[in-house]
Amino acid sequence: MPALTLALTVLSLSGLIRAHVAAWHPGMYCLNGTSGVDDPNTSQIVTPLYMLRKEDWWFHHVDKCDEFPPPPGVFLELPAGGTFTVELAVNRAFTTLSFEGTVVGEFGNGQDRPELGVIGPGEEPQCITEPNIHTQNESMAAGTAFAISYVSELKDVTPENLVVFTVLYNTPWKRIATYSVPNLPACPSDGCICAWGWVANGCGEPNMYMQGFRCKVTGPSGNSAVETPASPIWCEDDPSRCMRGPKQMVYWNQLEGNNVEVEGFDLSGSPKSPTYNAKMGFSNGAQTDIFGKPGSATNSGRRLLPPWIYYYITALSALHFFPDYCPALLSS
Ligand SMILES: [Cu+2]
Repeated sequence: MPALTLALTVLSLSGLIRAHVAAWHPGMYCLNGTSGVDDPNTSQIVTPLYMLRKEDWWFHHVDKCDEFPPPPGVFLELPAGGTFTVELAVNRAFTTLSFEGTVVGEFGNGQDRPELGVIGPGEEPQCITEPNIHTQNESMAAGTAFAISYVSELKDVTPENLVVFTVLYNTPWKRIATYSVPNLPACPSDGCICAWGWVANGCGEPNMYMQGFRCKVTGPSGNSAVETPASPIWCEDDPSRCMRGPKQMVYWNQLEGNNVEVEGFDLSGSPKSPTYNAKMGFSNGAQTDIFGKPGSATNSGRRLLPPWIYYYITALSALHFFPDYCPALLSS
């Protein structure tokens, strides 16, 4: 199998052991790294973000991944009220996006590894390093999230308009990851910008991950706008402090632009890590507390008739209820 041989050769040369995890989908930025040509072996987007300046960590600008969008018309589709699936892997080679899916496994490093996370009686859980998923087992996996911004250009995304809309506890773990979508309103006609996030919890450098996607909401969408998010706060020790409502992504352990500070240890005795789970007030699954009033969404996105018809109908009904304003029209 030449593809497999090629993948293994290139991967062994490129120091796979140090790689971490990214979310792979055709709608992602940096699908080919920054090569500008099809690169089935890239792991560029997988590089963790740690102690960087804001302009560098924001959407993985440190290596210009934010400058390589998906091809026109390719989106991560988010079915309102449904689910979508991405592949969490250490290299594109180990996803169905490369080599016709011939090098994929249960885990994101191309292997099945049924023994991972399994320990015998009396043994302490050990950090899993291959794949480098920063955990000892599934139950200790930190959690990952997707956020959405109702703008169509990445340059218009800010921490204040990028809202976490789904969280998947106990990931990254295996390759396949399926996230739930709340009843999001439709995107502008050119789509939305989404981001995947992960804050590692132990087992190595306490880094974070942020990568971009072009995305759009599909199917019958909601009519409530997503509201302005606030910074999430640590609340493991006092769930009554957990912030309800729309939350920003977690920006942590960078030189600037952090929106979360933690110190000390969590209830399990490990150094606190502000991860996408209950410790930071994130519920599992679709985040249903991010919306404003019904009818507040401005992007209808799927009008049945051209816009001028709606103005015409509105004007006609105004005339009907307030005929005095235009008696001549009605009597003619
Ligand atoms: Cu890592």
